[in-house]
Amino acid sequence: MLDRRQFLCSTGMAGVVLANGANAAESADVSLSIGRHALEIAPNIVIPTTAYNHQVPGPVIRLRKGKRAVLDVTNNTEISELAHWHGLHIPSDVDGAEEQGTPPVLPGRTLRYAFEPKPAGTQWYHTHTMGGANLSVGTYTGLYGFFIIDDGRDKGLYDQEILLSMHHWLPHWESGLHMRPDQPDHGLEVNYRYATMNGRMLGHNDPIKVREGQRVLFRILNADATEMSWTALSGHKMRVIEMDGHPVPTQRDIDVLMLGPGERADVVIEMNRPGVWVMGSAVDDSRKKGLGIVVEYEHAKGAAQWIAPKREWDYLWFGSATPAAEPDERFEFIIDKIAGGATGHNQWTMNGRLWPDIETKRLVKGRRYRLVFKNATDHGHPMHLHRHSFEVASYKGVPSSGLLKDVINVMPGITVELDFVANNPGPTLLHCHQSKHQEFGLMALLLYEGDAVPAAAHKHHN
Ligand SMILES: [Cu+2]
Repeated sequence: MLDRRQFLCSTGMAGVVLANGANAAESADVSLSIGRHALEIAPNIVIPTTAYNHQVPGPVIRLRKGKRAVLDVTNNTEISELAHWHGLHIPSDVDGAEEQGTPPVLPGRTLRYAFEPKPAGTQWYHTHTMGGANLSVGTYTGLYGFFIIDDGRDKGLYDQEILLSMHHWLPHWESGLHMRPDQPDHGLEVNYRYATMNGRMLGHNDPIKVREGQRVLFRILNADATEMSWTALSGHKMRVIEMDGHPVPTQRDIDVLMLGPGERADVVIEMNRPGVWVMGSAVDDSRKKGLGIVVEYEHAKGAAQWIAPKREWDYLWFGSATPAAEPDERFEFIIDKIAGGATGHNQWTMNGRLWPDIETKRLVKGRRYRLVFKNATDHGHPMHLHRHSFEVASYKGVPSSGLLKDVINVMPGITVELDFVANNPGPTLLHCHQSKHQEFGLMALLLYEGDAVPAAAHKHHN
């Protein structure tokens, strides 16, 4: 449905819908077209999926911070689509979620977006289409890509920049996964056949070529629908310098990087151990499914070696120990599960309620809010706030400040506090980025004072 701010253009651009603020006379800085795609992840392994511009990941978008950009998204599929600009602080009607009031990209149509990209850093874009139990649409597909916003800041000295994105393929529902003897009524879980880095399986992607002494910047994105990722470069430390596009208060050298679906990190690796190495998932099952890439030093020969890292991770490493500023108001959310039983889908609740039957919180512009998540389940929940960044105020009860993110994995059984300043009026989604949790209940809507409730805010997804 189009409202007065969007209209079908009649000046020679047939089928173009203009989102708020867009103009038909301009030329687009970015053009994406959504279409069916046969993705070859290894010789003779072809995944039928959906992609932007027939490539997975989609084209890298690089735009200047704050400089107005025009983006055209054309939908060549039969289903309605949504392109979401993840991590950007932009208006609700261009952010790319229908529940916030962005129009969908209808089949056969082009939607023109215009906005000023910010904040700077490693952001990304992906479909926000939700298919419930249908695993052939939404984030299970190849509809994702990097969106890098440049403000000219010096990342420090590095000799090469490498983008790495992760994804699993051929999803299917299975019962009996993650089954625990004390939980006989577990529900269906998603499992996958294959996994890729940059759209190819380990051993079938082009090796990353490096030289001894180089400092390489890796921008790493977990673009998966449901899987946590644990990434390591065998025999090397990685220094985390940014997370979700924000410089971290405390840089740290780590052995393995944990990213939940939707999270990004910029890490710098000093190439100081010549050889041919696997950079891949520290989860053996995922690496065997293909989640890795070979890093090859100049003149090094032989098969790629894998050295398992010690799996350790703590978000608190990257924050500051000074407590965060006191909030004006706190919203508490208890995350719980309604077990689906052996043949049904689990449902995921916030304060006992399932999307769209949610309790909508109201925000006042300029106030500082603390979102308190208590995870009463034995599953991790990568919670994502649209259109804003939050500051991690505590993790597992330990105070922190300065670590800015837009997704954080709320691990099983813990409490996490996230602060944000309400500085971007408009309907704002808050949801789990684990697709099967989001699709089955774990989503809420925050509204600023005066915001009308978007029509799609009542939409069921399963
Ligand atoms: Cu979740």
